[in-house]
Amino acid sequence: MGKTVAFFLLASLLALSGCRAKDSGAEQTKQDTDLSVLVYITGVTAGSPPYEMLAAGAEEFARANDNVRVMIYEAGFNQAEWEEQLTSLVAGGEFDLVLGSNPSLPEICASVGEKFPGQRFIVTDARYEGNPRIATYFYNQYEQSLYLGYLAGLITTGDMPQANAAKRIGFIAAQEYPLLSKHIMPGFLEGARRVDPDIELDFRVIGNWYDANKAAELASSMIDTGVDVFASIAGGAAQGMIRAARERGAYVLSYNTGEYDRMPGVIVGCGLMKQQKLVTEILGDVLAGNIPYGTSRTVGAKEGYLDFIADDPGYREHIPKTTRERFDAFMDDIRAGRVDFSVPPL
Ligand code: RBF
Repeated sequence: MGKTVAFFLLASLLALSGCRAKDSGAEQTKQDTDLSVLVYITGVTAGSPPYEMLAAGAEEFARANDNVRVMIYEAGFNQAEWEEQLTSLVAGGEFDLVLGSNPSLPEICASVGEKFPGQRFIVTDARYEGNPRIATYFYNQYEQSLYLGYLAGLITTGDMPQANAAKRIGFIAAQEYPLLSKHIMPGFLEGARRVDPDIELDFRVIGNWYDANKAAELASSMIDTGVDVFASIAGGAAQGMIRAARERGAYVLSYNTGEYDRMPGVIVGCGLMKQQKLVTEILGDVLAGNIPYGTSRTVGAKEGYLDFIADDPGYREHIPKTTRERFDAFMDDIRAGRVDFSVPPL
């Protein structure tokens, strides 16, 4: 079976089985294709910005390069099935590259790669070194947490309408994993304590990436304990927290993407992970044969891959000027690498 035929067969099978399988180059023949990429979504794309940007970056690259084909596969929320699904997807050898974005994916790739030694994997949002089949790109989420935490600290100690006297900030996680427990959560608290060392963090775990009602319940009980500003890493479940914050009167800061328009006046600060840009650059390097497999590259604010969206009315019209001046100055220092912090081991 020709490579292209197999690719289309697989794509249609996946489409029939209810998976989102997209072939971006329906008119192509085998000879035209220099690179076929399986974008392996460890969850569901919709509602999870890192995955949305990953898919968008790969599709953008395929549109700009006729010789590149991309198939997007959503593996769903059952993490116990991810390795088996990936194994059957790569078994036919259709894909030159598996591209994903998840801190837990490299281990799975390493295991699948042992069965298919020619397969190559690139994973963003992960750190994994020493495997010649795998390259990783690690967002410095301690850094993003530090500046979002700093803004949370300014809000909870400030006098915005929904801020109370308690110096208490909240964080809701879908699940605990090393990047979350060792970088994201501690970075968020450290950022807040740079504003006021007495600030306390109320940290809660949902248990999955989709239960918005549970997130709403957690958020509401956290508001009862005095939390007036939230952040979360919770994928689609975060909408429950946002709803509770609106109904009960609290603020939300979002990681990784601009969310202001979803709830202006409630979502008052948004970090940015430039995943779409990183993914198109990575695919360019893949075509050029420039991927340093076996290594991990760290990308943060100084390198231009993490930022904060300050030029938005959702920020400018809802955070008081004096608070913005302090935060913007801190952000300038972060971007310039002038803020000293040490990233804990993972
Ligand atoms: N982030 C999401 O936005 N949606 C998800 O469904 C999701 N699932 C994850 C599953 C696992 C096992 C792990 C370790 C992380 C997951 N993440 C998810 C988190 C995401 O990859 C990333 O760590 C955070 O978005 C912060 O960069």
